[in-house]
Amino acid sequence: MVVTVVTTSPFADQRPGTSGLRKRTPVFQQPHYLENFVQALLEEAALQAGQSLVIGGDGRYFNREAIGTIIRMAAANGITHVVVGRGGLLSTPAASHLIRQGAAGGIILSASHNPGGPDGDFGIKYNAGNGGPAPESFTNAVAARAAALTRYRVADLPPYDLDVLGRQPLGDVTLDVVDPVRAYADLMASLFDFDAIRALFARGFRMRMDSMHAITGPYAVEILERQLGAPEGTVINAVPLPDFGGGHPDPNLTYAHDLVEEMFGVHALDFGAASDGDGDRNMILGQRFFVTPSDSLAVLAANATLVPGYRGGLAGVARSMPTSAAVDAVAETLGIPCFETPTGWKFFGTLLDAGRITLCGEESFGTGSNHVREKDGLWAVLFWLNVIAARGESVEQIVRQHWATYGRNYYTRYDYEAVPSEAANGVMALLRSALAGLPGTSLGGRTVHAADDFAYTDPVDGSTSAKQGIRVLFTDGARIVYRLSGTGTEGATIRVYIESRETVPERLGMETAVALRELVDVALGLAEIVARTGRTEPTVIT
Ligand code: VG1
Ligand code: CO
Repeated sequence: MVVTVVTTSPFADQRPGTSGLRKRTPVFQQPHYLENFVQALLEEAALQAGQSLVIGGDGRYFNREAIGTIIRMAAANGITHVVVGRGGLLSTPAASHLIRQGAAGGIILSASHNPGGPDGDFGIKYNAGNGGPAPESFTNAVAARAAALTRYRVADLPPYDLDVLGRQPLGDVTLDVVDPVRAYADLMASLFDFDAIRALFARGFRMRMDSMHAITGPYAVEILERQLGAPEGTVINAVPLPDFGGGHPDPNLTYAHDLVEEMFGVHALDFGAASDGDGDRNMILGQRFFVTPSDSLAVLAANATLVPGYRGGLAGVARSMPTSAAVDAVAETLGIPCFETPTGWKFFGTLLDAGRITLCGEESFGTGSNHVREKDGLWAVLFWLNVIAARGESVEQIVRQHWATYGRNYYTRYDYEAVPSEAANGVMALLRSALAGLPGTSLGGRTVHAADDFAYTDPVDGSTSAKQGIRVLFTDGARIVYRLSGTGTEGATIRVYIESRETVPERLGMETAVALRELVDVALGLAEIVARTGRTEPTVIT
């Protein structure tokens, strides 16, 4: 095997964000750009001969080229076994599962919910042997290595074929091309009551799954249509495309328009779901009914024992800080711990590994459990189907009953995308300077109980993360949270999260926009959003 050592110089911007390194595709296509980052990553991961590396991506434009480069560099850096999904495809949760089958780590190519294509976004991240996104200590070390990198290694390999299943010896490295779906589908069958879900479909229950031309298409067709008997055509936009068909593969009410149109129309089906570019996010809809991701987590937690994989109950739950406190109320009733972590799935890893939590989730359409170490879109869909089959009730009935039992957390998120960085930083600086004066003051008829910049100490490994978002907490349980996105590739994205808590029975059925109107005004006013960004409307409201 001939290894070439290539001389290079560092790029100034190779610092991973909330979930890996994400840049515009042309940035990744620059000579040496991907190679530099992969070299830094492989050096930090320091896999030994005999250990396996999983590689796969969501199939977006540049996926195959990137995987080719990574295989050649892995070989040149002494890795002797790589496992790749056929065609270079693996959903993020399926990659997590494959890694957990005995690999030392994995490289996932995705920019998740960001659009793909020559003018879209690309991304790369490393997952450790537990199957989860590498912790901040690792990503910081990779950034430091990348910032000082002067050479990378790449091997010449004999020809190989990523479309052919099976083992291909390539000199010093062995390539295993695996079915991207099979192991994952088996895992799902081990967790959920497939017989009950099959019977549900056989009784005429109708659902639509929008795979948004992204990675979950083949997974959803295999599991929902082939194994569970949902009618052919249940999964729409099922063929993964390098540019996601020109769409924005983000499962929310704005971007999953095909699904939303059907589920809110006169011919609405019983159940609707969508997932994102790399398959880790989910949106859940009932007939003309939207389930907020925060509520979804709470409902799954409250109903977990109806599902075979969770029949024994939950050790604990966790949510990211900006996620609504709906799940907290369930945890309190169940008498189990509830952890509040910074944004990003990597913060759930230690808790899952230590067995302190079983379910966890984020407001950003992410839900998951200890079955893998990533959030998992299809898993959430199957969980809901299992609960519906077990309870024999509609999505709306289940959620309304949940509110009646545990109270309701009205919740909305305003995103201001591609704001000039100075303006966004100005907003955050303003809020930080206002924090100390807020407690005790009255805003929009509510009294501020506390205000801070969220800091987190991991209860398992003691690592700390500061400046994770501004929190304004009111005495009645309402909250406003502000933070800057760590996944965008253009300017800055300001996220404003607004939540109020309601337990009075007559007030559980309001429109969210009505229930939160005053609090939204308070939130935007406090941050001087309009004056500082010039935006009178957010880019997206979820
Ligand atoms: C966003 C979400 C966060 C999620 C992250 C990765 O991060 O808010 O909850 O974990 O995306 O999701 P940010 O920093 O932009 O707010 V995925 O599906 O893009 O891997
Ligand atoms: Co994603």
